[in-house]
Amino acid sequence: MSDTSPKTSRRHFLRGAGIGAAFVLGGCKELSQRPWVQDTLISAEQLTKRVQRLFAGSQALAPEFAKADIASSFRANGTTMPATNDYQAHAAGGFKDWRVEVTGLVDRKLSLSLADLRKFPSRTQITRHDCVEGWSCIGEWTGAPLKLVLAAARPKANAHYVAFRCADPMDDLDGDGIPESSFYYESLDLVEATHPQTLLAYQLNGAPLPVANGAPVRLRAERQLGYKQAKYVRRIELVERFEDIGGKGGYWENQGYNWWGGI
Ligand SMILES: Nc1nc2c(c(=O)[nH]1)N[C@H]1C(S)=C(S)[C@@H](COP(=O)(O)O)O[C@H]1N2
Ligand SMILES: [Mo]
Repeated sequence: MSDTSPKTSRRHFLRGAGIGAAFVLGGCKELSQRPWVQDTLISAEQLTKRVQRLFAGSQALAPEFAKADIASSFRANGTTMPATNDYQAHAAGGFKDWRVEVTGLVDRKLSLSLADLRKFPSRTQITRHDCVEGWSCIGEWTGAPLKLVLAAARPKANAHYVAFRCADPMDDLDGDGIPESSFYYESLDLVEATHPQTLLAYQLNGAPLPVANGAPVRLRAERQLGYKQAKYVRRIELVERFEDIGGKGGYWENQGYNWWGGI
């Protein structure tokens, strides 16, 4: 999806949601007759969110593809090698000491190794990644459903958002003591975070994640645009409000992208 103007977003969305919506509505015709769908005063962001949540259903699945559709090489974008000594030492050691922390508003904080993540029942899905820069790529992801990981941490009743803290600094800094606010981050609400296709993915096309695509663990939230798919995840933090995450809820959101990155 290369254009986020209201008309284009809506058209893209309605096309993309057709498969999921069909099961719930018995077709898209009914959808287009809903008066509010015609209401161009509703922002594209609100519209796509409302369509996905109320009509496609909050748990509707993103389209999945066949093995034959998988791209021969999955394109990489943004950071392709985090520029810290710490990350590069982990990479050199095969990430054997990597931990994904689960913190914030939980009853039980977690510190998960890759072996721990592999103990969760895994899910494998072939999906299309859509970057707002105008390219798409189909790949097969395997990982732990985030819902199961969150359940293990027992979120408190006031936990409403899930932030993903990544290992790549976006400011031109190196050395130790880089402030956490300099690193890539993203966030989802609990509906997206607990969606069945939302994974902490550790494999791409049956092999461990390449560094360029977010090794050793990245987020896959398949109803969301590319920038929401946080790579190099090292901490997951449950919070009550947006202000607790910092900025506008994500690195690209702070540069003007919508927080709601629904496709
Ligand atoms: N940590 C981190 N996550 C990130 C990015 C990044 O630069 N750093 N770029 C985002 C963007 S804009 C896209 S399109 C996808 C690219 O994922 P890929 O490199 O596997 O194609 O990752 C997203 N997640
Ligand atoms: Mo992107």
